[in-house]
Amino acid sequence: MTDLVFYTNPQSRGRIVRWMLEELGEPYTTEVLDYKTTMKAAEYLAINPMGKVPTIKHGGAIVTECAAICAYLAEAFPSANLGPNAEERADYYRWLFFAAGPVESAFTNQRLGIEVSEDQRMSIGYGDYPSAVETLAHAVSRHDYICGDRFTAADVYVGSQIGFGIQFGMVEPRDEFSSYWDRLSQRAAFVRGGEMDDALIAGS
Ligand SMILES: N[C@@H](CCC(=O)N[C@@H](CS)C(=O)NCC(=O)O)C(=O)O
Repeated sequence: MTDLVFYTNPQSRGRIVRWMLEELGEPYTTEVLDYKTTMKAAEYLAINPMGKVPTIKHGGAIVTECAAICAYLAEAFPSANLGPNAEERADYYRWLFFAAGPVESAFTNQRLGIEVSEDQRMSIGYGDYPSAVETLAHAVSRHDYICGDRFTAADVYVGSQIGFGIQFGMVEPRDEFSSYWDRLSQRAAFVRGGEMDDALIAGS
C-alpha cells in the first residue's frame, strides 16, 4: 500500500482522476469498488459518506470531487508542474470551478431533458444550457490550453467534461471542443490511464 490510495471504479468519473494520477507519475495504489456493494459498505462510507467514486487518500488526507482531487494533487506534488503559475492562476480557478459547477449541472440536466425557462434563468447557476456551452467554447478557444499555452491540472478536468460530454451525447463536438479534446486525448497519460481502466473492465 502506498501513501496515495485511489478508490475508483473503471466505469466512472474515476477515469478523470486516473488520468491526473498518470500525469503526475507518482506511485499510487488502486482500490476498485463495485457499485451498490463495496461502494456502499460502512468501511468506504467512513471515507466518503456519499458512497461515490472517485476518492483519494493521501497519508491522512481524504479528497473527493474530481476537480478538487486534480487541484489537490497538483499542489501536493509540485514537481509535476501541473499547478498554475501567477499568470495562469485566475484562468485556472475560474474555469476549473466553472466546469465543476455550472457545466456539470448544465450537461446533466440536458441529459435528463430538464429545460430552464426564461423566468428561471436568472436564479439557475448555469443560466441555461446554451449560455453554459457558449461560455465553455469561449474558454477553450482562447489558447491551446485552458490557462494559456501550457497544460495544467485544470485541463484534465475541463477536458474530461468536454470529452465525456461528447462521448455521452451531452454536448455537440463543435470545432472549439473537438480541437481542444483532440489535443488532450493524445497525451500519453490519458491514453495509458484509459488502457489501465479498460484492462480492469476486461478482467472483471
Ligand atoms: N461530483 C462527483 C461525482 C461522483 C459520482 O457521481 N460518481 C459516480 C460514478 S461516475 C458514482 O460513484 N456513483 C455511485 C452511486 O452514486 O451509487 C465528482 O466529481 O467526483
